[in-house]
Amino acid sequence: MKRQLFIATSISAALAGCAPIGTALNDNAGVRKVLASVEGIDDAFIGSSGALAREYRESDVAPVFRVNGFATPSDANYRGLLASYYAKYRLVVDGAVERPYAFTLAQLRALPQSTQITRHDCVEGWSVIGKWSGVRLGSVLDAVGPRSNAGFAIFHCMDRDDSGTPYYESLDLRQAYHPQALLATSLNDEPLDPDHGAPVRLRVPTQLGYKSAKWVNRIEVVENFAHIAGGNGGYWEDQGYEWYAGV
Ligand SMILES: Nc1nc2c(c(=O)[nH]1)N[C@H]1C(S)=C(S)[C@@H](COP(=O)(O)O)O[C@H]1N2
Ligand SMILES: [Mo]
Repeated sequence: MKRQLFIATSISAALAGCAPIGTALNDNAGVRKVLASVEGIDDAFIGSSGALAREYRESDVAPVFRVNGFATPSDANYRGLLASYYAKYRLVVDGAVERPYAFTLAQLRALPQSTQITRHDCVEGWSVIGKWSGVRLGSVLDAVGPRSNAGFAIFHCMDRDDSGTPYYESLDLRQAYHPQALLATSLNDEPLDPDHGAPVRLRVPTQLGYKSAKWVNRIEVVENFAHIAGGNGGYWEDQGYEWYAGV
C-alpha cells in the first residue's frame, strides 16, 4: 500500500510537469484522497504535514532567482505601498479566528524569524534554490488563534490576471503549521523585491511553486473554500490544477 502511494505521488509529480493539466490529475487527486484516508499513510508519505523539504547549503543558492507568474502589480494601491516603503502595508488575518488582526511589515519582522535554503519547483518543469527568511506562518496563525472550526488558510494576493481575476491560494491548517511554511519577507539576504512578491509572500517548499503565493495582503481562515472564487482553493486549481501539489 505504501509503495503504491509512493508511486501514485511520483506519477502525479511527473504529470504535473505537463501543461495543460487536465482530468488525469484531478482523477489522481481523488484516488490519492482515498489512499490518504488509510490510517497513518498520510503522515508518512504525503508531505503536507510532517516531512521536511531538503535544505541546501549557502553555496547551492542560485545567483539569479527566476521570476514567474503574473505581472507585478502596478495599480494605485501597490504603487502607494512602494512609495511608502511598505509603511502602508497591512497583512490582514481574519475569518475563523479569535483575534483578527492587521499586521504591519515591522510587526511581522519583529516576530521570531526563520531561514531556509530550499528548492522552488515550478509546475512548468524548472527549479531554483534560494534562501528565504520570514516568520513562520504558524506563528502568525497562533497570534490570531484559529477557531475550532478552522480548516484552511486562504491567501489573497494583490495581483490579477488579464481579465481582472485575483490570484489566491490555500493550505489546510496542517500544511499551514508545517515548520517550513513561511511568510517570507527576504530572499537571498535582501528584502523581498516587488517581482518576487514583496512585501510578503508565502513560501512552501514541500509543494509546487504555484502554492507559494506572492503579494499576499490577506489571510482568511475558513472552514472550507467551496464559496471562494471558483471553489477549488486556488487560482490555478480553479483552472484544473491539483489542490494538493506536493513535490
Ligand atoms: N500572487 C501570485 N503568486 C504566485 C504566482 C502568481 O502569478 N501570482 N505564480 C506562482 C508560480 S506558478 C510560481 S512558479 C511562483 C514564482 O515565484 P517567483 O517569481 O518568485 O519565481 O510564484 C507563484 N505564486
Ligand atoms: Mo510555477
